[in-house]
Amino acid sequence: MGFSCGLVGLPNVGKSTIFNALTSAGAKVENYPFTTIDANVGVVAVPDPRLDQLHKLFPEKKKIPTTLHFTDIAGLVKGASEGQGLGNQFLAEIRNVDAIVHVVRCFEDPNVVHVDGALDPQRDIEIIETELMLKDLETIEKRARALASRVKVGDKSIKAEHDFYLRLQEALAHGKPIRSVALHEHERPLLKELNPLTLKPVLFAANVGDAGENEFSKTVEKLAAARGTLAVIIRGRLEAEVVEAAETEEERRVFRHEWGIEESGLERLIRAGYELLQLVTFYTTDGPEVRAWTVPQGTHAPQAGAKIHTDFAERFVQCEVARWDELVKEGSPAKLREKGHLYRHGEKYLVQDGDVIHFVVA
Ligand SMILES: Nc1nc2c(ncn2[C@@H]2O[C@H](COP(=O)(O)OP(=O)(O)OP(=O)(O)O)[C@@H](O)[C@H]2O)c(=O)[nH]1
Ligand SMILES: [Mg+2]
Repeated sequence: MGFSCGLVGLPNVGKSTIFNALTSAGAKVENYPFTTIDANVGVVAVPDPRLDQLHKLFPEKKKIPTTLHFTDIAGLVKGASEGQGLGNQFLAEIRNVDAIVHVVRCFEDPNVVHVDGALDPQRDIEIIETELMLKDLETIEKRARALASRVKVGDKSIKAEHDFYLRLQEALAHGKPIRSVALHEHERPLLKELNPLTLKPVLFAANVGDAGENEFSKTVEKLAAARGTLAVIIRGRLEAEVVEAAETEEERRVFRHEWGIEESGLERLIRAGYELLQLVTFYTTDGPEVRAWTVPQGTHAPQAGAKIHTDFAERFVQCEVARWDELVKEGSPAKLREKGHLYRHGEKYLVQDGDVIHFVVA
């Protein structure tokens, strides 16, 4: 399974519209809040020009891009953490994703209701952030309470854990998400179990009208930068219409070009997401496929191999690595070998973005 991103935001801000632009899935889009009740899930192939070029060297093989999962979640409102709106149910859906795409309304349209009146990206962002923090606060308080009695009777091993939760509570109570709290290595496993919402990386998607960026989207960019993250500006409705109107990616490109959109919202969002999540792509050309794979930066070769076959990690002997652009330039692994541009590495090798890897296994 690939990485998953959840589209989160107030009701009626254009989450399903953007979901459709990203996935061509045709989810229900209506001009009233809480159109989406059950989450829509879509899998998209990650557009990858490097894979396209590699595939040209092996046209008889099947081209398999890496994929990304998007979940279009129901709108959140003030009080969601206490069950307002559609309440807790979709907070659970957010728990299942690797990263959050926070969709912010930046388009003006008197015909589309805003649940809180006028357009105000900062207020909107803070409402969502507050609900996610309140939910985490509830989860962590509950956990801390469960430990309190054991701390009282002097259980030392529990005290450190309890103190850790108190530290998190303190941060959340002061409006700081858990991702901003400095963690010790031994504390990470505790968080893995709790899986708090505000530990997940967030990317902002500013949903602007057909005219493109505006003062509201600039505000979103500023707020994103202040949080150490990125904002992607998407003309949600326009891009969704392009996807609906054109069948092929070629036709869509022509339409977008006419509107001055050189890169689709999907491509920009994926690029920002890979940067934020520090993901890298490597390629394999063995067997009947030319294929792209995604792993976190800092992955050792055997663990990268395990994506292909679970037992590759144990049977790993070495790997032969080519740079994708050198392979495209020379035209075949044999030519690269002649030139001495196939590099052999052992199990300590850290996979680099753009590597073409042949795994040698026992
Ligand atoms: N004018 C304009 N309207 C848009 C734009 N993007 C979305 N809308 C409209 O906003 C309304 C809500 O869009 P949805 O995509 O259903 O919003 P949502 O966030 O999924 O809403 P819920 O599922 O109710 O939470 C629809 O009427 C869309 O057509 C835009 O860029 N410009
Ligand atoms: Mg929706």
